[in-house]
Amino acid sequence: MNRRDVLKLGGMALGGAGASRVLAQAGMHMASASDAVPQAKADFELRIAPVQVELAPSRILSTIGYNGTAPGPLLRRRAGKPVTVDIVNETDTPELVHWHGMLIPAEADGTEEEGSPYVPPHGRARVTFTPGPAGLRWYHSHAMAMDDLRKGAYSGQFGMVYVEDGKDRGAYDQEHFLALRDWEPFFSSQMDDDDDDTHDGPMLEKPPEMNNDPDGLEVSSTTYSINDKALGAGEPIHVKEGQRLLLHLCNASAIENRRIALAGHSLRVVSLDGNAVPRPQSVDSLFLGAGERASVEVTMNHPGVWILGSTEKTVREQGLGVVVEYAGQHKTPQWVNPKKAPWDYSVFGTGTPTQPAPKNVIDMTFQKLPRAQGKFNVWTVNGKPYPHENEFVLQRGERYRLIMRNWSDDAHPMHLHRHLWELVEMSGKPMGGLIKDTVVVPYYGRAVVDFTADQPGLSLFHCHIQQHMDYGFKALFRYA
Ligand SMILES: [Cu+2]
Repeated sequence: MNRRDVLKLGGMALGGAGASRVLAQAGMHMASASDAVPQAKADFELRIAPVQVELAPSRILSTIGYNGTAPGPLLRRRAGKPVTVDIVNETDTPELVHWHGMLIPAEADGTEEEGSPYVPPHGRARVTFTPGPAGLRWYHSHAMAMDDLRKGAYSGQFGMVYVEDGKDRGAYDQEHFLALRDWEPFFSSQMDDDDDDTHDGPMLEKPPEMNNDPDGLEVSSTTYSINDKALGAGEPIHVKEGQRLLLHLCNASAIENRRIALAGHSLRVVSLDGNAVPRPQSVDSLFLGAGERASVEVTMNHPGVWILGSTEKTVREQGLGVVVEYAGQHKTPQWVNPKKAPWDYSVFGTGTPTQPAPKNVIDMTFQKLPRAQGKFNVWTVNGKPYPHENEFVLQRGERYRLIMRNWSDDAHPMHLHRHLWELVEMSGKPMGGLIKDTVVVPYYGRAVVDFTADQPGLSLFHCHIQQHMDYGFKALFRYA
């Protein structure tokens, strides 16, 4: 087999064991001849292909997933140990796999704006990167969807990665990875903001002039799950009194922020976005913006049969939950509304930033232009939608303060690729010690983060709500 044959094979619709065998042979053959094609077998193959998801016996939907499932497999990788992933795209759409929260080069980051290559339809691509830092990360499609709600993060292309550092995480009896999801999205003008209950803060960024034009269509859903099962349809989490659980929660929604609680129990937050918090605290409920993660400890000290799920009744009853069942208990699963309290990141941090205030300041204002693109809203950063050519240029090694002013009536989960930031202020309240990659900027509120420019290459900054990102709500950071 010559090199041209291998390249042709790589671009063809190949599926199943036969394809792997052919390419493995090719790889072995080519290892001595060229480094332009895959040589050795990859550590891992991620196959993008249609899947069916059985949310419940009577509710089976079709989407695109990873390795035959949605969510895709939980990947456990060692921090600092390079990994090679072959991404095989068996769909008709160019795809990108983004490694959210990882500090990796732009070429491997799976983001078109950063110049990462697409995985062509019915083709494959190999990426090599060094996973890190340790903690809960995740991976998902970063393809644009625009008005096609089958694409990108609306599909089942998401999964979690746990990056291990070899340290003992504590004496837990059980560990569970729980992705919060919505399915079968549709356009709607009826958006309820019940889950965006970050409203209670001071609205420091309420714009002087309000645009009262009617809003464009946003994306909504009435079908939900945790992982691939609707509430009540999957196996309960079986526990015994006295056990300690470690739950890793990821809001893998493309459309909504969520509040989550476990009836009868408090959740002790030990890390946010995979990074240990300075002051673990117990809360009655957890607020997770799209893209955010939290790891929580739960002590099983209240025997019964309980629901872990969305605090919104309709969302929970339409599937976003899982039953937690103590041994020997057989009653109907119980839900108890948690106390309503505004979400406050600061309780998990220290009162002050770990480093002095950077002198470099990037000041951003976010605004919505109602129905500026057909039926849809357009989102702007400093008065204009993407692209921003040369506004955000970083000097390597410098530290920056990024001020995010939200002049809109939605809470936005903002994410910066390939960097971690320290949350230093939320709507006037100072805080420190919280290292994150995504933060929810409350409506008419403000979030301030500090970060070090230590990842040369292009880095995308965007709202993690897919429609907002697709319709302008993003910016590219570049290095001088
Ligand atoms: Cu947004």
